[in-house]
Amino acid sequence: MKTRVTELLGTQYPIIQGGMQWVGRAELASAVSNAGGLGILTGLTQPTPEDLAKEIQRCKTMTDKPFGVNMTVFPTIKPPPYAEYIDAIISNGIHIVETAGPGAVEFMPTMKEAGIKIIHKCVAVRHALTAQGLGVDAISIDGFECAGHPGEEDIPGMVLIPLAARALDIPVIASGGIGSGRGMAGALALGAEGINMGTRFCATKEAPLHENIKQALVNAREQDTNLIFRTLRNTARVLKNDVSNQVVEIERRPGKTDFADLRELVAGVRGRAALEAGEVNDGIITAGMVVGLVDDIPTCAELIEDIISECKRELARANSYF
Ligand code: FMN
Repeated sequence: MKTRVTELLGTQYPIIQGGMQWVGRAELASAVSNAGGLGILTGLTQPTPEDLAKEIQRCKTMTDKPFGVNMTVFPTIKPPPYAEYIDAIISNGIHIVETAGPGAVEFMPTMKEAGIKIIHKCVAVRHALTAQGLGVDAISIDGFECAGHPGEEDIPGMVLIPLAARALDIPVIASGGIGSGRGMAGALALGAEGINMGTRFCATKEAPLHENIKQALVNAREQDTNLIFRTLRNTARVLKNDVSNQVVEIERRPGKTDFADLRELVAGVRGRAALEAGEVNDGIITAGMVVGLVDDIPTCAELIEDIISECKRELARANSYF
């Protein structure tokens, strides 16, 4: 395939595995890259910049294809040393970074100076335009269906992708709710030149997740996600389970939600422990509505080949109507 996204990334297919906290490790990123897509390591999954440097080197031993690193910069009480993570990315020869979060703009000039290609992921066209103005190379536009942070405006991909394609000069990558070749065909028809997937890649053989978690994704239906942190205006889409149900219930109580009431339930360490132990109801598990389409656990290569052949078939079917 050839689109501006494959040209930019140097990949066979314009299929990207988005950054995923705890999941975006060398096993998954290298498998996606080896299968012709772009694998992405999640910078902040590594506890220190030195650990990220080691993970980048480990990934290089597992693939000779391009892969990237995600840097998610959300406001936090105790921010990680972002500048040092970025130094680790640059000095370890990474050429592609997926940025996300409102704080990412601060680090864009340093990355651009180092010759890094930036894919900025955002959930609104105005943010995409700002990022384009700052010189990013492509935009991943995340619709309301997506896992993780869909923002507060609730605009689904069906509207957001063509709006972004119409407004931007740089290539648009459709993200959120894509898990099959039909989704990819739809995204291309809506004006995107590539796709970004998170949830679908969690249910693959190479994803470093406990089998119980992968099976929970297979079992879940499209109705089985919760939106948490709505009351804090920091919405996250996660899998419906005991913990996320409890968070939603607390947020539904009258009056202002106090984060202190949620802290223990949503703690990152708790989520990570649940993912590793396969305790589906013990912590927050990030997942999108596309779980409704996930019904197997293929290798990344099988998944990508399936997506490409279904995409071609569906585009040909649509074309045959004319
Ligand atoms: N996006 C980020 O920018 N940073 C993250 O740390 C991050 N963590 C994620 C963890 C998981 C388990 C999942 C499923 C998604 C995460 N995302 C994160 C969002 C994905 O990169 C991607 O934008 C999203 O999953 C696309 O929606 P989809 O799941 O419907 O494909």
